[in-house]
Amino acid sequence: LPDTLQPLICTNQVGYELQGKKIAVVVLPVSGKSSPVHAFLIPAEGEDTLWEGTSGPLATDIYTGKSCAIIDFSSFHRAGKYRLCLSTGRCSAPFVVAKDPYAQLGTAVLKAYYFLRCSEPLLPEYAEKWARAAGHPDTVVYIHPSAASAGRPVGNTIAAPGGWYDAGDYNKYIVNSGITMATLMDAYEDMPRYWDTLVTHIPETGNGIPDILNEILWNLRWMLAMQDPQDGGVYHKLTSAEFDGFEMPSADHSPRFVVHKSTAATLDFAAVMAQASRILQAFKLRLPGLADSCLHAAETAWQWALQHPDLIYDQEQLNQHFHPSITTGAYGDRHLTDEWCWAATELWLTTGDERYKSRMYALADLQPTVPTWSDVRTLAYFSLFRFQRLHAGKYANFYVRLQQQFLHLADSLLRHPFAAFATVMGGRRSDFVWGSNAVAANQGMVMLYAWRLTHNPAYRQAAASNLDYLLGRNATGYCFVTGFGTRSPMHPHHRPSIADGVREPVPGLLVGGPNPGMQDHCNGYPTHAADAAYVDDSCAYACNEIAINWNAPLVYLVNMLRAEPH
Ligand code: 9MR
Repeated sequence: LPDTLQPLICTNQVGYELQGKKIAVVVLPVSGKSSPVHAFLIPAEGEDTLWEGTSGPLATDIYTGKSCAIIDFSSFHRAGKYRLCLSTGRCSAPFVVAKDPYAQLGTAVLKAYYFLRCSEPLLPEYAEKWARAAGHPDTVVYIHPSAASAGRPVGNTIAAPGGWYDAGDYNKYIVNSGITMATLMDAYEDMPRYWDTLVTHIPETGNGIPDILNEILWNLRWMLAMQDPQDGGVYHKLTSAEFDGFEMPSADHSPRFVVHKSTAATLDFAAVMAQASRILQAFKLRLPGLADSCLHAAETAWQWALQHPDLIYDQEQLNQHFHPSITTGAYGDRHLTDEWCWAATELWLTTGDERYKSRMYALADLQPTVPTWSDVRTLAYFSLFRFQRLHAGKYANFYVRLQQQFLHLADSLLRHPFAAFATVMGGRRSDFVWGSNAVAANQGMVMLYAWRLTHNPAYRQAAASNLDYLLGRNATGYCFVTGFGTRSPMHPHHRPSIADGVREPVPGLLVGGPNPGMQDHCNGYPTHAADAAYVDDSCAYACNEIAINWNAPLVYLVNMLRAEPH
C-alpha cells in the first residue's frame, strides 16, 4: 500500500518515562472506522511480543476527520528500545522506555540559545559542525528614524552587541526577549540545584555560574544596552530595515537600527531586570555590581513607563511618518494591562516596595491565561507562586484568590483535552496559531505549576502528554525538535540552517508547528486541517520557523520533568 493509505503510528519518538503514562496513537487513513486496533510491542532488534493490547473505541480527530486509536501501554515497565506494531505487520520506528529519557533533549534545547548568539563566532569546540563566523557586531546601531547619505544612514548611534537572534531572522526584539528570559529564569528559580549539573559546553562553562545563567547573561547584557540611559525608556527592537536574505550572519552587512521606545518593551524589560536582579544577588562576588545595575535599570524603566503609559508600537503608522520603512517583526501589542501587572509583580517581589502594589493587585481582575509574547500576566502568577511564603498577613487573601483562578485555568485545560491524541494540546481550535508548538509547551508549564501547587499527579501527566505531542504524538507524525526523534524537521526557516551547507539543521530547536493560517503562502501544506497544517519546508515560516520564545517553555517542560521524576 502507498504510504498515504497506511496507518500512521504516532509515538513520542524520543522516548517514554519508565513510570509514566505511555500512549501511542494510530491514525487510520480512513474516517469513520470504528473497530478497535490491536497492537503489540517488540524489541527494536527482535521479534518476541513483550506486551500486547487493544485500543478503546476509536476517536475522531475533529480537525482532519480521521479515526484515531489510542494504545495505552503504561502497564509496560521494562527499560529498553522497542517498536510498536500492528497486526498488519506495520511497525513504528524504534523508541526508548527509560528512567531518564530526556537527558540529551533537556540539554540540547538550552544549548540551542548558544547557536542563536549574535555578534560572536561559534567555535568548533562548542558548535561542532555548526561552527560559524560572528555576524552583526551591533557596535554601531542607528537610532531610527535616521537621514541617509549615499545610501547609508547617518545620525546618532548606540552600541548594543550580543544577545540572541530572535528566530530564523537576524533581528533582536525586546518584547520577545522579555517572555523568553522570564521563562528561562523561571526554570532557574524553580529548580536552582538542578542546573548545577547541567552543562551545555559553551565558552563560559566552568566559570562557577550554571550554564543556564551563563546563557541568560548573554542576552541580559544586550538588553541592558537597549535602555536609553538618559530617560530609562527601552527601544522596542534592534533590526535591519527589512528581513535579510538566506545568508550566513557574517554575510549580512545591512545597516541596523534601534527603533521606537515603547511601553510594552519598557515594562517587559523592567520585569526581566527585576527578576534577574534577585537571581544575581547570589552571584555578587563573581558578577560585582550586576544585580544592582539590573535593579536600577528596572526601576528607571518603570519610571519611564509611568510617564509614557501607552506608547504602542504601531509599525504601519510609524512607516507613514519616518524613514527608512521598517518591515521586520512588529511584536506590536495594544493591551498593556498584563505587562503592567507583570512588571509591578516582579519589582514588588524583588524590592518589597509597596509602591508596586496597586498595579499588582490588578492581577486579581485578570483571568490567568496560557502565556504568549503578547499576554504575560501568567508570568506574574508563576513568580508569585514561587514566593508563596511572602504572602502572609495582608497578602493572604489576594494569594488565595490567585491560586483559585489559576487552578481554574489548569482545570479547564484538563477538562477539554484533544480526545483523538489524549493531549491537552489541541483541545481548542484556537491552540493552532502561529507558534502553536509553544502553546503546547506553555500549557505544559501551566500544568506543571498546577502540579507543584496541588501535588495532583493528573497535572504532571497532562504536562507530559503535551511533551509527547511535541515529540511525535500528533497528527503530523513529526517530532518537532530539530535533531531529535526519527522524523524531525530538516528544513526549518532558520537562516544559518539553510545557508551553512551542513545537511542537518542546527539541533535542539523547536519549530512553530501546525498553523492553518499559512500566512507564508508556501506551497506544500498537505491540508487546511488545523492540527495537520504543517510542512517541513524553509519557505514555510508560519509553521516551520524557530524562535527563542518557543524553545524557552520547552526548556522548562523537559527539565522540570527530569528534575522532578515520578
Ligand atoms: O511569534 C510571532 C507570532 O505570534 C505572530 O503572529 C507573527 C506575525 O506577526 O510573528 C511571530 O514572530 C516572528 C517575528 O515577528 C519575527 N521573527 C520571527 C518570529 C517567529 O515567526
